[in-house]
Amino acid sequence: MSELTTLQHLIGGERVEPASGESFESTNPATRQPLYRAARGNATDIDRAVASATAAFEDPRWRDLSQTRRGHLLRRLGDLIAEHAEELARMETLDNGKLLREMRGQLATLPEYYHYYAGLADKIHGDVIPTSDRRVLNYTTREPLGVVGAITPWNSPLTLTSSKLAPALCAGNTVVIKPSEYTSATVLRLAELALEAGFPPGAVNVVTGFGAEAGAPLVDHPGLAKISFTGSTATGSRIASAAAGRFIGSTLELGGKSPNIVFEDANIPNAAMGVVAGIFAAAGQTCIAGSRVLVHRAVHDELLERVTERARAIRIGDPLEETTELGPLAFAEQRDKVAGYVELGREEGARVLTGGRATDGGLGGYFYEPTILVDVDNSMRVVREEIFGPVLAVLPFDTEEEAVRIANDTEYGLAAGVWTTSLSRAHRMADRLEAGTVWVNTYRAMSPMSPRQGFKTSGVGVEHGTETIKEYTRLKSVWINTGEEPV
Ligand code: TXE
Repeated sequence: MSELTTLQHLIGGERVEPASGESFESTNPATRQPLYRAARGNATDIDRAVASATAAFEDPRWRDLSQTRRGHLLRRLGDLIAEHAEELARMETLDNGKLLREMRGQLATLPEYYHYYAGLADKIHGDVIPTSDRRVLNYTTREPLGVVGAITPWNSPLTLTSSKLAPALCAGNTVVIKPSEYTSATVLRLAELALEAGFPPGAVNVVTGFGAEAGAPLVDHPGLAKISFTGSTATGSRIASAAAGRFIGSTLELGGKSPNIVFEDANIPNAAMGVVAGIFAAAGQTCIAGSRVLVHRAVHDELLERVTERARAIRIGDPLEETTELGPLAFAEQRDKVAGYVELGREEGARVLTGGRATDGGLGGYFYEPTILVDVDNSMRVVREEIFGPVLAVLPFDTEEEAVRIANDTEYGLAAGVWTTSLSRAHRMADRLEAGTVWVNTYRAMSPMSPRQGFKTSGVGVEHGTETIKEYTRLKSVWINTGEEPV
């Protein structure tokens, strides 16, 4: 067997060996074949990376770069990502098992993240405030924060890292990224492309490794000005507490248990497609997964029949194949977690209408069948907790009032879907749902232009759009006495 490549950290524009001298293996979840080894980062590596990001932040080559030129670099990075789209898509498919088809779709829009913030870079500015004293000029500026720490998950490493990296750089910060230990490769490649685009060494650093060993020291590092995190609500809560204790800001994008609500007046074929895509895309491993379908009793059987038929027909297999519709879960523990939840559902009294079994997909991988749970109610753990797998819970309702109540009866508030042909109902539901994103007659639509925020335990702060720039800048108010007299 040939030696596996070991990926080193990327610090200060250089490949840097880990202080521990150790590495860990990353495997292809579709086949369980080892893919590469990655440097096992620790506090010493984080120290180095933060020092390098601090030096880059203070370096006039970055600090004094005009905002327009910052935009040029972001544009160039977006272009490079487009040029390397196929390479990046394949790399991420091998690493986390997402369908190559889905990855190609993500890569088609990923350059937009950088192009959008390229255009925004020279539009970050303060205001002149007309205070009551005309002798005094009062204006505000929006300054970069300094070194931003970005801790990212494995389910969509490139996209979720870009949601942080593009605005952080746009606002003039430098960044230290700690990618998930399950998916180090594409984030390292992204940082290499940033160097190639012309970002100065140290502007984008990557330290690979585990949460406790590399993530926690990053969060706790005194040189850090901000932490931006996407991952589980439990880890997010820990990170938010640590950041708050040091008075630095945190932007958190966390879990979900999103309702996808189908009314009796909906276009049922479209709704069925939306429900299927809502839960089974990326094998359910998305924070916005529509994992609870709430369906009006009058169309319950018809919708369920369509969704079940589709779920049973989904082709499980090699995510690199064009025809495959469901890839593996990203690693063994995630597959076991999903299997454990379905068992728990059975114990709680749920009926497994279809699916409910782990399979190796004929490839030796960590697959799990598309699964539909019925005879459930909103108090069961399978309906309340984030499973992060291809498991849909179906809950009937009788009235709009009841749908709102069930939909909002969750600790989460990330997203919600509504299927209806009534314009007034669409508006009423958008108004009443406690979720940061509401989709009507669609599910999953997303753009770097559109701000998104998790309500309740789904997050803190805004990602995307112009809004997120506030998360990566601080506001300064300057008062100048323009007269000769003291005021
Ligand atoms: O998440 P973690 P995991 C959910 C999903 C999944 C579960 C566990 O339900 O089954 O979380 O996945 C780093 N200090 N989501 O264990 O722990 C870690 O190394 C600093 C939903 O992967 O949240 C990784 O880089 N960092 C989600 C990142 O945090 C720490 C996406 C995320 O890992 C740390 C992923 C610590 N103490 C999982 N502990 C979504 N909402 O999209 C871990 N990390």
